[in-house]
Amino acid sequence: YIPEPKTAAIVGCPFSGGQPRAGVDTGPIHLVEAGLADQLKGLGWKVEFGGHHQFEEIHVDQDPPAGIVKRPRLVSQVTKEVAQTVGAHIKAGRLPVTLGGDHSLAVGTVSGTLDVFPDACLIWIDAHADINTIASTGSGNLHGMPVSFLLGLNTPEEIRNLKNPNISSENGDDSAPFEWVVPRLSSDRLVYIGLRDVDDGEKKILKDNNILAFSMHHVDKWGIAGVMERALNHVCPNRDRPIHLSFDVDALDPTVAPSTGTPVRGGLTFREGHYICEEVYETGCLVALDIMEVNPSLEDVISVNQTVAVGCSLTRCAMGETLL
Ligand code: EXY
Ligand code: MN
Ligand code: MN
Ligand code: MN
Repeated sequence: YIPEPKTAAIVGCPFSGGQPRAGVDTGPIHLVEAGLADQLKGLGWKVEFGGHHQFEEIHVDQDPPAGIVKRPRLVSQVTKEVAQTVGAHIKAGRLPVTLGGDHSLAVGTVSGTLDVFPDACLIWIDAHADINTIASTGSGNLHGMPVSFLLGLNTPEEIRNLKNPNISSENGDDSAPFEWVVPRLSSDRLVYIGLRDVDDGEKKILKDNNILAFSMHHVDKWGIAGVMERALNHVCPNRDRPIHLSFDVDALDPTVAPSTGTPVRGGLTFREGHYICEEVYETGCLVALDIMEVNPSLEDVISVNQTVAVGCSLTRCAMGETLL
């Protein structure tokens, strides 16, 4: 699946609407300024980068919460655009590297991938499961919910109710937020690694849907090599299915990636994180990559530089950098 000649597209998504903390929207800007494009060129990739995505703002007044779900219109519109962009890159033979931005963006990136490769599998690296539904979310933050939309865990009625009856869009579009999402992901093509902060409602969803998830406990028990082998055997048993890798940097331990909005102690080491990326590259099946939740406005300069550098090195490892 690796395009020949090796061609990548950097999709910079300066977006923070899926969660409350400012600054995560500057993540992609820092990653690009750190020289990510040149680093990938150094690995033999042709790299297309046409500037960061410019998202049309929807004023907060025009986007009130639906129940407790915050910014439903904005997140829906932005992720819809991202889905089109990511899908178009894959169709054109490019490997999209989407830089976030908060993880709600993955509604878009994964939808874009599944549009082109409906049989693709999803490897989700995160401290969190990001699988809250409209019914289960306690925070209303959409970055904690993307997987529920991708799997179709919300009813059509729940989605319909995300639309505020008092607000009509300028272009006469009557659709509700996220009604555009085609839930093509099946629960047996999804695997999690790195989990350690999962809501009770999410644990039930994971169980009910029989979703394979490796928490940090499993990483301790089997080592990262054992976990990766089990993960790949589950979602990509013959190493021939397209893989979408969605990497939330908060999966890493906060000592490794401090500048992120929802850090949780006890995470992946530097090497464990990079090993995951290396193993995915070695399958030859990677078709899309997300690097999410880098927030350069959190912590001191040294921490920010460290987090940005780690975002770049994870990307390089997923795209073929080898140690020897
Ligand atoms: N489960 C919590 C919630 O739904 O609000 C926390 C989610 C944090 C999500 C970060 C991006 O991974
Ligand atoms: Mn996440
Ligand atoms: Mn997370
Ligand atoms: Mn290997």
